[in-house]
Amino acid sequence: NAGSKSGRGALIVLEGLDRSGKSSQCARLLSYLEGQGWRAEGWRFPDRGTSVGQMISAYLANESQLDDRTVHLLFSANRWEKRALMESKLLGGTTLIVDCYSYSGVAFSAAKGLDIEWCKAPDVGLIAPDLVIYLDVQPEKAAERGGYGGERYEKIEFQKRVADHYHSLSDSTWKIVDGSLSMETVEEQLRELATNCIQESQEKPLTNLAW
Ligand code: NYM
Ligand code: MG
Repeated sequence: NAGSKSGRGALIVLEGLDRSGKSSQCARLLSYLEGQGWRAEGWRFPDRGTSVGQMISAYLANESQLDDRTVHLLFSANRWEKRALMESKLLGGTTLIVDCYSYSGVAFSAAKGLDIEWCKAPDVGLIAPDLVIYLDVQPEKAAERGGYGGERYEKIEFQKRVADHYHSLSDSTWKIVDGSLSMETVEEQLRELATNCIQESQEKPLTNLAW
């Protein structure tokens, strides 16, 4: 029994390095929640379906070159263009399971050497997550998992710097899950964290990201 389902949905973000298992765990969590009768959707950032998202996608595939600050602002704009829809879904009672959000935005850009406070600023005012689940996997271990694709950022030295920045961003909404455990063990932990979060968020107002 998933309890009362009358309140707002929860904003649940999964963060972690490339190959940390985020996408697989998002999919598993989503089907579990739906099976429990919760209204839920899976989202991911960057959302490559918009015109801003297509610019980001070409950049990640090394098909275009963009200045570091410019691409940072595009990633942020890609979240801003979805903010109104996120808000209406959440207020309408749909939980969003989001694969990467502002924390990736800051961690990846800061790993290039951009000032971290500068990186945070454009995301102030986006919807604050109710829960951030960080899938913690050693960069070396992540790289071993079937290797990386050919996209920009999928290099071990870079991922190590990203990991350091992620850790510096964690606050009270973060739950760090050991992503090196079995798929099933991680899945079980995420089910419990997400269910508790959804139940607790139902009567809470939405808040804005303030860092
Ligand atoms: N990424 C993702 C950023 O650099 N900034 C951001 O704001 C976000 C949301 O894009 N590995 C990076 C991290 C990801 C990469 O995402 C591509 P995907 O969905 O794994 O293809
Ligand atoms: Mg990827």
